[in-house]
Amino acid sequence: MKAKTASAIVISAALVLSFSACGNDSGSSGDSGSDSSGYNLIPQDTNGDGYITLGFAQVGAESGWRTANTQSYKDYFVEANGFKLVFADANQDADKQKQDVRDLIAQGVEVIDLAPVTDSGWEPVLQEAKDAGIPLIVSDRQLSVSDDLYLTYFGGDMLAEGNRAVDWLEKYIQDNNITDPINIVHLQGTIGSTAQKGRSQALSDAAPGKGWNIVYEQTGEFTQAKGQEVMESFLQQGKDFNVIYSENDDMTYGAIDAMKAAGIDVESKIIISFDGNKSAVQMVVDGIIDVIAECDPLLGPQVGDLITKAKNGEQIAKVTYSVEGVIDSTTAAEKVKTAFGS
Ligand code: GYE
Repeated sequence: MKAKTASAIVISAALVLSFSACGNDSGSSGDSGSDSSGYNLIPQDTNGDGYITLGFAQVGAESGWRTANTQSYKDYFVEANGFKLVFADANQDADKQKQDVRDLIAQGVEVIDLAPVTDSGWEPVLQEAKDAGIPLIVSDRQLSVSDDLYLTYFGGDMLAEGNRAVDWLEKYIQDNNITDPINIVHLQGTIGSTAQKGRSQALSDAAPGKGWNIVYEQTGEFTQAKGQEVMESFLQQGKDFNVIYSENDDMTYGAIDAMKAAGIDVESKIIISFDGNKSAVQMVVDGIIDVIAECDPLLGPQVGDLITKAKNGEQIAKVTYSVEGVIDSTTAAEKVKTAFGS
C-alpha cells in the first residue's frame, strides 16, 4: 500500500490573453459590429424569430466529460434563456465535423460553437463561416488557426492541466522518498486534439529531465473500452511499471479494469487521471486513483454568457481558460460532493 500524502494544489487561471480581434474595434471596416479584418463580432437574430440559434458542432459521445458537456448545452440553450440549439455530433470524426459546420452554415444558424475533434485543417471552413457573417466560438479544445477566423476560445488550458499533473507527480515522488525507477504507462487521448497534445506535451517535456521512463505510450481515444484494450496489450508485454498517466477518466477506468483482471494490486500503482467525473473522484477518496487534473465540462452557461456579452457589443477576450486545479486525497472528499456526472 503506498503512502498518501498531501500535495500542492496548483490553481492557475490565465483569463485574458489578448484582445486583438475583439470588441467594437474601429478598424478599417468602419463597421462597429466587425473587427478590422471584417469579422462579425455580434451574434444577431437574423431570422427575426426572437431567439439566437446556436449551432453546436460537438466532438461525439466518447466520455463522461463529453456527456456532461453536451447536457450543459442542452440545458442552457433553451428558449427560456433566449436561445435555440441545433446539435451536430461528429462521432469523433474530424472530417465529418467539417461537414457538420458547413451544414450549420447552410442552415443559417446565428452563431456557431465548435468543439473541434482535432486542431488542424480548419481554415477553409472557418473562412466560410466568416464570409457568411456567422460568429464562431471555439470551445473545449483549441485550434491552430489565425485569430481573425474565430470570435473567441473558451475552455481548458490543456498544457497547464498536464503541467499540474506532472508537478503533482514530482512532489509525490519527493515527499515519499521514492527511489525506484519511475516507469510510466502513458494512455493518450485522441491524437491531434489539443486535449491530447497539451497533456502529452507536459509529460514528454518533463520526463527526460527528471529521469522518468515512459515504458508504453498508446492512444485509448478517450474511451473506456479502448483504454482497457491498450492497457491489456501493454500488460501482455510483462514490463515493469509503477505510474499510469491516463489523459481522461474513462481510459483510467478501462486501465483499472484491465489491471484487476490481470490480478494487479491497483492501489500499489500511482494513478494519474484527467477530468474529475464523480466516480473518478470517489476513486480518489477510496485510494485507487491518486490525482486528477481537473477539466470543467459545464461550459454551456459560460459560453451563453459570452454570446450575450458579444450580442450587447461588449468586448470579450480572445481566449478565456477555465479555472481548474487538481484533486487528490486532501481534497477529494469535499470535491466528490459537487463533481459532475456519475
Ligand atoms: O478530457 C475527455 C474528452 O476535450 C477536454 O475530451 C476534452 C476531453 C476530455 O473526451 O474526457
